[in-house]
Amino acid sequence: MYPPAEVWWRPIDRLERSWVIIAFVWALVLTAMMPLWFVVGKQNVPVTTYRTTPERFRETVEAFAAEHQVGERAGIPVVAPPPGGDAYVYAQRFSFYPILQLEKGEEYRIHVSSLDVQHGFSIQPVNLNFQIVPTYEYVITLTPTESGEFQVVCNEYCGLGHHVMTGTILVNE
Ligand SMILES: [Cu+2]
Repeated sequence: MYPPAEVWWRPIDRLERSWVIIAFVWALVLTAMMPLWFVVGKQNVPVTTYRTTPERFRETVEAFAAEHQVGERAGIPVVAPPPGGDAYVYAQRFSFYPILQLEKGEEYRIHVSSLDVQHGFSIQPVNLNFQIVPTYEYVITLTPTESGEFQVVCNEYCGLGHHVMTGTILVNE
């Protein structure tokens, strides 16, 4: 048995030590950023959630749509919730119901749930992304800051028609 020829047990080179320290400090910074960003970053989605059932939620949405319907598009009601009030949307394979018509600058509580499987609720092109899970009524608190027509895309694979699953949110000036 011979010891290895290299002198690997000598103290590390100054340059190497500097980089090890830089990497370690940077790892600490990134680790600290995770909880810090949770508090100070304006990136967190709303957290209000209730338990529900598909039957109960469907009834709530249909009652809401019947009460506030202002039009229709391709058989889907266009519904204008009271400004600053509650709105209800359900997702099911492969559509969102109903179409919401909101007012710019008003804060809404948009309740979403699924009647079957897990879906995504991705508002485009502003790229706001939420999850829709059956038996949970999730409340998205949202204030539209631009007017126009926004597409809602399902971004959680939910079956064969997933790629055609879109909805609409209209925002009036
Ligand atoms: Cu889907």
